[in-house]
Amino acid sequence: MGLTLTEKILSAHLVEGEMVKGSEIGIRIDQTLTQDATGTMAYLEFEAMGVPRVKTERSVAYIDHNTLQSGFENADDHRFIGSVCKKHGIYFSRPGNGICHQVHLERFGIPGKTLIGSDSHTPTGGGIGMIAMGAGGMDVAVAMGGGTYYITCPKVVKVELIGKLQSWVSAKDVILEVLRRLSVKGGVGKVIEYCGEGVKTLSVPERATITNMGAELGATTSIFPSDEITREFLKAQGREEVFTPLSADADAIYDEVVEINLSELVPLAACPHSPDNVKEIKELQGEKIDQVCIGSCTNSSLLDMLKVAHILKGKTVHPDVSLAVAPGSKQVLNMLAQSGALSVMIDAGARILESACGPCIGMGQSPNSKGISLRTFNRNFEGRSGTKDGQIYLVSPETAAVSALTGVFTDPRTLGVMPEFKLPEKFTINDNMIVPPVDAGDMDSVEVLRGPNIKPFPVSEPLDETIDAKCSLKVGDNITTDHIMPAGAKILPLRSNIPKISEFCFAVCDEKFHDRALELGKSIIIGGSNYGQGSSREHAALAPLYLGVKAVITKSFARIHMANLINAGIVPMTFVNESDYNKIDQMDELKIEHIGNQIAEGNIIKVINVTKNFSFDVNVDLSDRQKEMLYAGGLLNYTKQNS
Ligand code: MIC
Ligand code: SF4
Repeated sequence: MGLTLTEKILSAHLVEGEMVKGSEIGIRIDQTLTQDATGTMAYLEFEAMGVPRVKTERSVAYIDHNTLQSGFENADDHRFIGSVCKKHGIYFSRPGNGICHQVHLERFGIPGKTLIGSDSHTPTGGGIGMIAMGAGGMDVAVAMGGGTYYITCPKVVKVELIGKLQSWVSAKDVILEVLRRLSVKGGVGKVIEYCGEGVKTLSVPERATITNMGAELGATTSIFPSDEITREFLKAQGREEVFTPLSADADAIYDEVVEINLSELVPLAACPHSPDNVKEIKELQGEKIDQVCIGSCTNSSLLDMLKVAHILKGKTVHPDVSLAVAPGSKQVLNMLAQSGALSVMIDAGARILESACGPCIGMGQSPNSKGISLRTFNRNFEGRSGTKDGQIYLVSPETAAVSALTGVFTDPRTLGVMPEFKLPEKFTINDNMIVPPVDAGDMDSVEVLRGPNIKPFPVSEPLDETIDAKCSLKVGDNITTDHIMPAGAKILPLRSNIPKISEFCFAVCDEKFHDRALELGKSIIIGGSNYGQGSSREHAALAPLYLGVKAVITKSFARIHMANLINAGIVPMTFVNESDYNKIDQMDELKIEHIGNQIAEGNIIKVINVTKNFSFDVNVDLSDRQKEMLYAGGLLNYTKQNS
C-alpha cells in the first residue's frame, strides 16, 4: 500500500508509538524556531532544563513580533534572547531581518525535515515539503534539548488541485476556498496534503501562503510535495544542495479527498470576524473601505510585493484610504529597493513599515472606529487589530492593492490580463542580520542578559486529589487564544511577565475575570467547541495557571492550546453529552473527586455540580504520557522527574 507524503516524513522521524491514526506518536524534531513574543518564555524554560547546547540540527530565534519597543521591555527581551542564543547554540535573526516564517523558508527550511516553532504559522515550511508544526514554547524548549515531540497521528486529507489560477486570482483565494469548505475546525487532527496537476502551477511562495493559512483550519499542518519548483526556489536562495524530491506514492490512501479546480476560483474575502466567513469579492464590490494593510507571514513574499507594486504603479492611493505595506523580510525589502518597486509603492502613497508582524498582531496601524480594513493577513478575530469594532477582511494582495486605489472593495480581475510575474533566478542573499552562536567551548564566556520585566514562569503544582472549585467563566464556541490572552501594542510587551500580563486574561470577554479568578483562588472554565483556536501562545495557558485555573471543560479543544494546557498542568476535559454545557452557569461550584484515580482508571470521569445538585460525565481522552504529565503538574515537572 502506498504512503502519503505526510506518512513518509512522519514515519522516518518516528521514535515512539506506531503510525496508527488517532494514537499518540513521538517524533524526532530536526529544526526549531521561536519568535520573540513566545521566545522569552521558551528560552527560560530551556534554561530550566539545564541542557547546555541545543541538540537539533538547526534552531533559530527570530525577533519579529515585538519590534515597536515602546518601552524597555521589548529591547530587554531581544537582548535576553540574543544572549541565550549565542550561548546555547541557536542562530539569532535580529530585529529588522524579517518575519520568522518568511525568513525560515528563505534561509533555513529543508524538504523532508521536521520543524516545530513556537508560533502557529510554522506550517509555512510545508510550502517546501517540510512537516512544520506550531507548538507551545515548552514543547519547543524540550525539542531544542533533544526531546521528542508528541502529536496525535494525523488523518491525511488530499486536496487535489487541478487547472490553473486565472489572472489576478491568487494563492490566498485558494486557501480561503479551502477554509470556506472545511471551516476553522475542519482540519483538527488532520494534515492537509496538496497534490495534483495544479501544484505545478504554483510557485513556492504561493504554496507557502496556502500552508501558512492552513493553521486557520485547525490542522496539524499542511504540506506540498518537493519538486522541480522547490529546487528552483532553493537554488535561487543559494541552497540547492538541501533539495530532495518528495511526493506521495501514486497509490497512497487518504482519509478524505477535496478537489479544487483552480481555474474556477474567484477573488474571495474572509469577512469579520472569522477566517472561514468567506464571501466572493463580487458580493462586497463597491463597499467603501478605510484601510489596507499588505504583509504578514501569509502574503509578504517578493512575488506578492511585485504584484502590488505593479498595480500601484503611476497611481495614487485613494484619499480616504490608508495603505500600509510591510515586506516580509530584509531580503524582500532589499530586492524591492534594488528593483525600483519600493519607489513605486512610496510614490503611490504607501506607508512602508518595518519587515515584521506589525499590524497583524495589533502592533500599530489599528483602524479607525468601525473602520473597514482589508488585510492580506491570516486572522481577523474580533479586537485583534487593536480596534474593538474594527471590521477586518482577509484578502489577497491583488484585491488589497486595487481596492486601496479605488477606495472600495474591488475585484482585481477588473485590471485585465495579468503580466507574468516570475521569481528571480537568484535572490539577493545577505545573512548579516543572522548572528551565529559561539562554539560550544566558548559558551561560558557568554553572559545571559536579563531585564527587570523578565519574570520567572509560574510553577505548577502536582494534581490535587480533589478539585472543588467554582466556574470562574463560561464562554461560547470558537474562543481564540486572542480572547484568552490578547496581544496588541499595550499587552504584547508584557509577554515575559506572567503576573502582569494576566491582568488582561480574557479581558475581551469579561474584564472582571482576572479579579474574580484571583479572588476565587482556584477555579474551572467552561467553554464551547474549538476552544483555544488560533495562536500557539502558551501564555493562554500560563496566565490561567497563574490565576488558579485547575481545569477547563469544553465541547472540544484546538490542538496546540490543549497541549499547552497539559504542559501547564491544567486538566482539559470535554463534555460527554454536549447538552450538559447548557446546564452550568458561571459561579456554579463544581467538584471532581479523586481526580487522579479517576483519570488513571479510564477516560470518562464524573463532575458534580454542587450548586445545581447533579453530576455529569466528561472525557479526559489523554495518552498515558499526558496523564503522567498532569499528575506531575505539567511538562517541566514531568521532564525533571524523568531525567
Ligand atoms: C499570531 O499570529 O497569533 C501570533 C502572534 O503569531 C501567535 C504567536 C503569539 O501569540 O506570540 C501564533 O500564531 O502562534
Ligand atoms: Fe506574525 Fe501575524 Fe504571522 Fe503571527 S500571523 S507570525 S503575528 S505575521
